[in-house]
Amino acid sequence: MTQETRYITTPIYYVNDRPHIGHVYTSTLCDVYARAMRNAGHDVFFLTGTDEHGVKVEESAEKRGITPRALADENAAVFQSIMKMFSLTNDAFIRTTDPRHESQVQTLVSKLLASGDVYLGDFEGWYDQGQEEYHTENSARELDYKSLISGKPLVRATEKNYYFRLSAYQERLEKLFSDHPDFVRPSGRCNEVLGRLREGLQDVPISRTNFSWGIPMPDDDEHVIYVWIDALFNYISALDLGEEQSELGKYWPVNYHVVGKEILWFHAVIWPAILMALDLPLPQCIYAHSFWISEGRKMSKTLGNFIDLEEIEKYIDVYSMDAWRYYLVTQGPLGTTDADFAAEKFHDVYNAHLVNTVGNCASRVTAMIEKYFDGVVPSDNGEIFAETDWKTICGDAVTCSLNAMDTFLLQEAVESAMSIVRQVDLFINTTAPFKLAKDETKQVELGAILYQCIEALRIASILLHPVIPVKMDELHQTIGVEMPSQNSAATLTWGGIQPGTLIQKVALFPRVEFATTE
Ligand code: ME8
Repeated sequence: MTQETRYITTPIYYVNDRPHIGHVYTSTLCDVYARAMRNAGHDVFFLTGTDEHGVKVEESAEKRGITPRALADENAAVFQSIMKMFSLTNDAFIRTTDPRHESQVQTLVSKLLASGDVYLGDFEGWYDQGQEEYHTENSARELDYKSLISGKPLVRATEKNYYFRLSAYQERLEKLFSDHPDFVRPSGRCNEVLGRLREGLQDVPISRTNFSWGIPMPDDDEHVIYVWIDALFNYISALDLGEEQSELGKYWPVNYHVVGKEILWFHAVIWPAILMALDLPLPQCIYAHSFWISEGRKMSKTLGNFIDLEEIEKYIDVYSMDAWRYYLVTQGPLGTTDADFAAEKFHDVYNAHLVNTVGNCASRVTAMIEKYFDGVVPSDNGEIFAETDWKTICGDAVTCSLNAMDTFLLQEAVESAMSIVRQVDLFINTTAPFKLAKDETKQVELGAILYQCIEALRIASILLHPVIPVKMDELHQTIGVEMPSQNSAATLTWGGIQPGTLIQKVALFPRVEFATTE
């Protein structure tokens, strides 16, 4: 059987900033998907990286008295280090200063020049200096002529520039959106893009002359390729699609470009139009999540509510890396509303979901097997109790969870896995094995109950592995389960644990005192 491919990307992050919760969030979402898809037996490529050109990097470097290259090297290394720090399993890390990327961008832009999709012309528009982004009259008016991000006034700017003929793709883009309602998700975001698209598209400038830290336009050194065009190409240059031959080309088209809501337009409109111009297949889905805010307000360094790496480390020290990942994935802004990061909520979710549900269930079940059967997994004997048909319960939850993962419904995927754990707890309460243990004639029944509990827990733990990998590895070691590095799909069928397996009691998520991490 040929393996199906899955390709997922994060945005490439600007190197003039330090990593914070937002970057870690998007990267963690992609990591959960990548891990789940590998577990499901797919051939996965998970890409992240850094966006290193542009006037902002040039200016920041100047302020510090170093070269843009030195600044890029320094901060790209910080972004690379977070991949390790958060156990993110990216398959590649692209840097836009990589000569392989630079030469492909030039090749691809040359193709656009040759096809007439890029041409030299004059441009006038409303420019957001901080974001390096032009706005049309309509969108500038909606923004009250101020930057959405910095609040600073947009400036009227005129330039001789190379343009991308975006207007020529109006109809094809509208058709794309009506033929593929899932092209942009969640659907609320899709409607926003469609609304703006229907206002009409203008050609967009794709070069700059006011700075030099960028990739030169082919055959015109006066112009540097606009950082956004340079950046978008990363998704295909990382696969060598701008080269004659590409071994990694099999991963295109991408399954998910995961981005924050603020950069959706580039991904949902400009990028597909460029791909159309290059005759390349289009992404399957652009997933635009919303923003983390902190303690009820927009994150800001001056308000002191900024969740940077130092702050994140405090949470990891107190609650564990897996607790951090779990909170981000299950409570994060995957939908169209922003999510509030609050210390108290973090603590409550940790207690309710991890200590009292996963941790408690695992320790209850393993402790009973240790106490009543000397740690030896008893036999099931095919018994069904009180209409709790575990084979069906687990089978249904596995199907739901795997489908949800594949369609990037990460919170639903986790919820299906957690539903198994909750049912194990309920099952223990209704069958009361601790009572049966007192009656010698009930040993077979007791064994069957505990087998079913540990087996259901094993299945849940494989489904939860992409989100809380460290703790689930710990659990697997104590219950003698080996997590295959690829394709654990086969291990999700009922009956994986062999009676007779020796297990140990496990404590996964210790109770911790609530203390603000100040
Ligand atoms: O925009 N909440 O890079 P960037 C959630 N280089 N996610 C957040 C967030 C928040 N408060 N803040 C940032 C760029 N993010 C360009 C991208 S791609 C071809 C070029 C996340 O360093 C979110 O994914 O500003 C957002 O889109 C990204 O970080 C922006 O990172």
